[in-house]
Amino acid sequence: MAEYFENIKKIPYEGAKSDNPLAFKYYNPDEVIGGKSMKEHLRFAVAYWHTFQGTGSDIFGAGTAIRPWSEMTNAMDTAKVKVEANFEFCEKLGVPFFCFHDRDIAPEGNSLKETNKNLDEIVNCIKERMKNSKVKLLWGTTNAFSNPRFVHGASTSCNADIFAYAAAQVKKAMEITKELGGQNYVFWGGREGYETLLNTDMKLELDNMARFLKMAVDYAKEIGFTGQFLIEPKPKEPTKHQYDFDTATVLSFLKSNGLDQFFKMNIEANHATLANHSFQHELRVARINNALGSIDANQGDMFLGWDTDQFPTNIYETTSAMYEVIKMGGFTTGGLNFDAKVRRGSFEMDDLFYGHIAGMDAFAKGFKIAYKLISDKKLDKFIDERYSSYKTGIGKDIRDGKVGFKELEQYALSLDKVTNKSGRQEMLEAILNQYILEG
Ligand code: XUL
Ligand code: CO
Repeated sequence: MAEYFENIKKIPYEGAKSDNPLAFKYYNPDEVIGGKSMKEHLRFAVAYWHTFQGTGSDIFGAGTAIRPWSEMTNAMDTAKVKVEANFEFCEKLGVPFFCFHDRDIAPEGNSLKETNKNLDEIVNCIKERMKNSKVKLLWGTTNAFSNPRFVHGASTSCNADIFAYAAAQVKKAMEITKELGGQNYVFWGGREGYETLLNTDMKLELDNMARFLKMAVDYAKEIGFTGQFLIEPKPKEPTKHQYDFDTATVLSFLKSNGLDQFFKMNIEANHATLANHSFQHELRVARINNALGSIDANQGDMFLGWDTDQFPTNIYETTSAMYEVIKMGGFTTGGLNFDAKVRRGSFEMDDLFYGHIAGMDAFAKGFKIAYKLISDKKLDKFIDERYSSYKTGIGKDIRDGKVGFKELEQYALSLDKVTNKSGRQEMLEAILNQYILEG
């Protein structure tokens, strides 16, 4: 079998003192914490689109990435090489999962029929390769945004033919995700939004999006696809306004359309910050609504206003993210998918390893810090005390629904003076620093 990452062997765990850039410093997949191995806690995944489709091109210039398939001209042969490269990469890295869009794994043909035939051929290659690999599919999804036909959106297009086309595409992508044992199916509304309200029937577009998701739920039942449906919020890019703006918007949309029991969130760090939220905010909103499904792990750049999809290395961010994941009891079907790309200047094959190793180490360390913070109950104790007025007396009566405005007025009139306590933000930030620096 051909080898595409020839210079690289299986990435070992060597510990924090190692100066080998092709070794993990903090991610020890077999280390057991709280009864589960790190591999099981973190459930890392490789994103096919960035890692095997990415070329390093940007709006100012052509691709820079040097890949064994860069010069290949036959699209199906290239797709087959990428399948091999994907499994070799995941196995050498020790990543248990990968994720793809339908159009990442197989090229479009001249008709939908031909496109589906291409997909079937590549799905067979993947299935064959899966027989002698432990690498699994975390989730599949549809790319209904790159092709010019989706210029006005997919399920929110003004053109009903496009709605139908997108439905056919999702139908097929769900079928292949099921066939490959995918544990989730993601809906990211690539162009589900608008550029201007001057030409937009927002009500119809949103109703159509709900109709589309209902059809997806029905079809999953029909074919017995039991994977978790996930919606990935993003506020803007490519459209000026994306309908799945953030977690709170998506949850309210799902609830008002009777769809909330069928969907959870796939939260992406860089999408959260584009919505002017912290990554942890998005994870928290999802978690307290029992809707935190999976994570697209990356980070943005605080000086750039777009989705830079960088590998996550900020330890504060990985700590606060894993804090939410541990608090929800860990991942079930979800995981940490590196929706991240190496920079244009990092054009060599080895850079793909460096990027993932950096992200995996950052999340492993973040997990350990968060685990200790939670086990020591440092924040919980403070928060518990901060809200203690709701445990007895008038606070308990409020929670128990025993009082209304009249009773509360009586109570307020009886108070001599009201006292508050400090929120101690700086003290808590110092404690967090201590855990991060000593952890
Ligand atoms: C785009 C993005 C997508 C989704 C899957 O910003 O994050 O790659 O993760 O369609
Ligand atoms: Co994403």
